[in-house]
Formats: sequence, structure tokens, C-alpha cells
Amino acid sequence: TPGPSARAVPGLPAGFRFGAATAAYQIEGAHDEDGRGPSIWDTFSHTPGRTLGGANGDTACDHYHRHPEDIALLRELGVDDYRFSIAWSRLLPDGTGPVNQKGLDFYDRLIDQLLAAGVAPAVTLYHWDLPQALEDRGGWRTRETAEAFARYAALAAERYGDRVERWITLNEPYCSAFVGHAEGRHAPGTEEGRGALAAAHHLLVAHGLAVRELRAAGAREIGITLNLDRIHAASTRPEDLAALRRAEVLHNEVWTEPLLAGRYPAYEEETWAGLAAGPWRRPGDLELIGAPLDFLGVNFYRPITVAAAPHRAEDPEARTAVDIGVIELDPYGTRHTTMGWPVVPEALTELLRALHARHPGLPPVWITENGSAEADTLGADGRIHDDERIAYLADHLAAVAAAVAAGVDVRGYFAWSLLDNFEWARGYDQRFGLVHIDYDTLTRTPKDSFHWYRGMITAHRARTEATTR
Ligand code: GBH
Repeated sequence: TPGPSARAVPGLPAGFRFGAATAAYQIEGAHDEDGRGPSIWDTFSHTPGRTLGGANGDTACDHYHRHPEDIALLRELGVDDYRFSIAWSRLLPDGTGPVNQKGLDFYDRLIDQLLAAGVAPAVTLYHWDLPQALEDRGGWRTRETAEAFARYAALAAERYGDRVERWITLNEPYCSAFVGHAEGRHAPGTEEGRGALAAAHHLLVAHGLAVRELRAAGAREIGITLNLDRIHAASTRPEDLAALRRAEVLHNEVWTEPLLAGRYPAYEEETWAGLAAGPWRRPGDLELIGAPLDFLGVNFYRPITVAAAPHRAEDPEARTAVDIGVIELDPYGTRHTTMGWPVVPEALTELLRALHARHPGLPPVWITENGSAEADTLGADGRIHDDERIAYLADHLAAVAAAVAAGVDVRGYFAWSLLDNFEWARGYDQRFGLVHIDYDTLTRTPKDSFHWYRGMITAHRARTEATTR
């Protein structure tokens, strides 16, 4: 197919890897087939008022049945890697206990077909779909869920470890803990203070226990994916700079300090500290959480700007974990995507450089998600001319190259997403795919960005092979 002309991104090194990413609940559908147990996202999306228009993942892209077609698309795209997630409740319908053979077999087939297509599997073990049975017993508020996660990780590693190139324990634990248990906009959809902080800690413990199991099973490369934020202060007023510090702790340092520096973040506010130094911490947890990683996954979409604001609640115990006395502003005079997010590629360079500067022993970084939601109108020629998405991807890859030039070891990049899919609380209105999905017919149509991405990858290989020969 003739696509828009694609050039290599200057500055990306030889051997740099390109991929595409998805997540189980966002694409699979087949929510009650072959023994899959319900997850918190089934419950949440089936609760009236929780998602836009009551959308749910019952069918989604029907990837569960159409995966051969999607793998053929990946082969055509020419990517090195495909990042997908395993639905915990397909393997273990109750989260723990009896194994569901048909669930195990599905990912077996998927992995084998990927390898046959020349695409390396990168597996995310947890992309937000906690088995409902575990939520009913306290979910991430309890340590038992972290222990159940370790057993699930061991099962997956034992079964697939010989063929999986990269393992990602958790996707964006910030969202699981705080969007799920404090903002209430994601499953399980509660607004708690202590519960959200307990969840944050148990997610980190789950990661540490899973790393131990994956290592014991001989897994190749092990990492975690964080949605680190590049945060700007609205002004240089002391109160806004203090707000910036609080936001840095909540969004980034809750995760990066224990994972990369072997310490808990320094809390500068009494109330926050009182909540954060919770009884859920046990001796030895820091060593467990801070075990060395083979890579760090970073998801990046847009920067945020914060200013000081009054706390909403007087009583510290009643405050949600996200009530840190901060409001978000949007001073970015740039284009915004349909998510309402400003397009600021240089913020990705800033983020990577700051991370590198703060953590001398930073493991190699992978951009595990980056992409944009666009209107994607069909042209008269029957094609989707998503020039804005092409510009977004090209500019962010250039931002990665700038970070590499500044000394950050970035090894690869996954476009979010292979397919248009279920965008959580935003339902199906937000389209992030390189491939368009018609949700009536489930027809897949590669967008111009798909052809551009393929051409760029080909050009990159041609250029770097020519220079390294
Ligand atoms: C990532 O989250 C996810 O890993 C991925 O699954 C997702 O599809 C992708 O980004 C694009 O959003 O629903 O209006 O309440 C990025 C961080 C945090 C962004 C939660 C959306 C919810 C907004 N996400 N946020 S809303």
C-alpha cells in the first residue's frame, strides 16, 4: 500500500527496537468464554454511570477470536516487539486456586503465532484487570493479593518463560492505586485515603515478589512500567514550587524511590507522611521492591502543570490520597489531542533526562507506551489520513533521540496502540490505534500512521545497517 513518505528518525541508534502495545481488557472481548473469571473492570464497566455511554469490554475488538488477523497486521507493520497483557482471570478465574487450561492455551497460541510472525512477545502481567474474587477479599488493600500475584507470575513464567523476551510486572501502578482507589475513575472505583496508600504499597510488594518468581523461573528481561509525569510548576511562587514537590512525590517518587533508589520518598507534609508511613510496611519490603531491574518501562503522553490549592477536606484521615493541595492547569499553547491532552514532545526529553540525572544506576529504559487519540475521519478515498498522529509519533521519537544524545540509555519504543480499543472510562470514543476498528463490523483498517510507522522502521534499519557495516 502506498503510504506517506517515511524517513528514519535521526539520532536513534542502531539496534533500537520498535513495537506496538495493547492490553487484554481493552481488546480481547470474550469476557465470559472458555472459563475466564470476572475482573474488577467487568464489574466497574457494568455498573451504570462508570464509563462513557455505559461502554464495556464484553466484545471490545474481539481480539480473542481475531488474534490471527491482528498478528498478521503486526507482521505487516514490521515491528520487532509486541507488548500485550495477560488477563489474570483467564489463567486463574478466582485469582488464585485452580488453573484454567483454556486460558493458558490462548496465550500459548498467541505467543507461538507471534514468534512465527517474527515478532518478539513482551508480556505485561497486570494491566488493571484484578480478578473480582480477589477484590471481594480486599483487593490491593491486602497483602494477600500481592502474594496471589506472585503465584500467578510464577505460573505464567513457568508456562511461557521459554518464549517471552520481556516481562513487565505491572502497568502504571499509579493508576491502579490512585485513579482506582482515590479518584474513583477506574475500577474498583472507590474514594479512599488509607486504602489507596495501602494499595500503592501492596502493588510495589506484588512487583517485588513477582520479580523474585520470574528470576527463579529463568525469565529473560524483567521490568515494570510507570506512567512517570513531567510536571511543571505554574509559577516560581514558593507555594507553587511546594505544590510541585508534593505532585512529584505522589506521581513519581512513590514509585521511583523504592524501585530505583531503595528508599521511601521524602514526604515534606505531615499529614501525607502520617498516612504514607502506614502499618502495611514490613521489614524487608524495601529490599524486595528495590531488587535490580533489567529495564524500566515509561509510558508518556503529555506533561502537566500544577499550582497550589487548598485541601478539599479538613480532616487528614478523610482526605483522599490524591488530595495533596494541588490543582492542575493547562498553560500549553499547543495542539491538543481528542483526550484534551497538550502535545509537548520536548517534555519527554526533559522527563528522561531528569530521571537519568536523579538515578545514576538507572537501568535501560523502554518507552512502553506513547501515542495520541485523534478524530480519524475517513477520507473520500476510503483511507484514514491521520497526519496529526504521524506528527505526534515522529516528534516524540525525535524527543527520545534527543534524550539518547544526552546520554540516556533508551532501547526501544512501543506505539500505543496497535488497535483502536476500549479506552477505560472514556469508552470507545477515543481512538489511539494505528489500525482503525469499525465497532459494528469489527473490520480492521490500517491508518496512514500504520503505513508511516512501517516505512520509518524500514528506513531506520536501512540507515543504521548502512552505517554500522
Ligand atoms: C495509559 O494510561 C494506559 O496504560 C492505557 O491502557 C491507556 O489506553 C493509555 O494510557 C491512553 O490513555 O478516563 O477520563 O477518567 C495513561 C494514563 C490515566 C490516562 C487515567 C487516562 C483517566 C482519564 N491514564 N486517565 S478518565
